[in-house]
Amino acid sequence: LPLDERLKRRIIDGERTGLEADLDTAMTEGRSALSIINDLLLDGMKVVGELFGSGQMQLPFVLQSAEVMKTAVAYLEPHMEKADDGGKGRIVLATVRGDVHDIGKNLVDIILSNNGYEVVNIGIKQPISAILDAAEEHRADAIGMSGLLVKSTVIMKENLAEMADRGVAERWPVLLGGAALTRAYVEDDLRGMFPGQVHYARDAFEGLSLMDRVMT
Ligand code: B1M
Repeated sequence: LPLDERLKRRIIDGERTGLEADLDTAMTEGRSALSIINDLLLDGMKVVGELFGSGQMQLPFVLQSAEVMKTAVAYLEPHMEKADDGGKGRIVLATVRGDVHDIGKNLVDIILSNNGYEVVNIGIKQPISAILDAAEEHRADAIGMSGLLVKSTVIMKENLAEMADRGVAERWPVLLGGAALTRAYVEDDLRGMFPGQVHYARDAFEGLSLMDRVMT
């Protein structure tokens, strides 16, 4: 297989052996670390989602694919361009309660960290109380919530309601992202019930441009 195809295939097959060598070759051939992630590896992950969704792939194999994805991202991270050293603002980032998916959230962390933001990444399955405690403790400028399950979109809504109840809706702009969300759900439904700022980020780069916007 050609290198590009092989890298994508590695994610689909969960094949780790020789991964680093392939990543090195791709970079030597002139692909940026970011392009490898965005244009090859995420394509592979998309196929995994489709295969799993249609019952053609079992969960342990999805897990293997996710592990290879994580290994690849960790390997590529030091090769990514660092545009800024920090000081642009601080965001608390979490995957919401009941949801373990963290590959997207961690990509958001990398992109924001490499572009001048300090990210307090508190991990997966985080209840709103933990998110708010972290935002308070670290004096965050914004809160980012990620979630991939349909259930998580409901939890995000509850989280916003909880923020409003506690009177902190206007304290932190909230960024929401994850595959199950839609722009319409966030910008029509959630914005309608939340007195503060709530934004939808389709991907990590929109997350970055939103942070740039809310920080000015
Ligand atoms: Co899960 N899973 N999974 N899974 N999994 C999905 C989400 C699913 C769509 C697969 C499918 O059925 N086709 C489906 C959800 C269906 C639904 O809710 N209706 C699903 C399911 C059902 C489940 C389980 C329930 C399966 C089971 O146990 N029976 C279980 C859930 C457990 C739980 O959470 N309680 C489960 C478990 C897992 C694994 C552990 C095996 C693994 C996760 C490993 C990990 O993350 N450490 C896994 C994986 C890998 C997937 C798929 C295949 C891939 C997800 C991924 O990493 N994508 C996924 C299929 C899919 O998404 N279509 C699927 C790559 C990643 C970069 O994309 O996270 O969307 P994503 O992030 C994007 C954007 O969304 C955005 O930026 C990123 C790109 O730049 N973004 C943000 C995300 N967060 C953001 C935050 C922001 C800004 C942008 O600001 C705050």
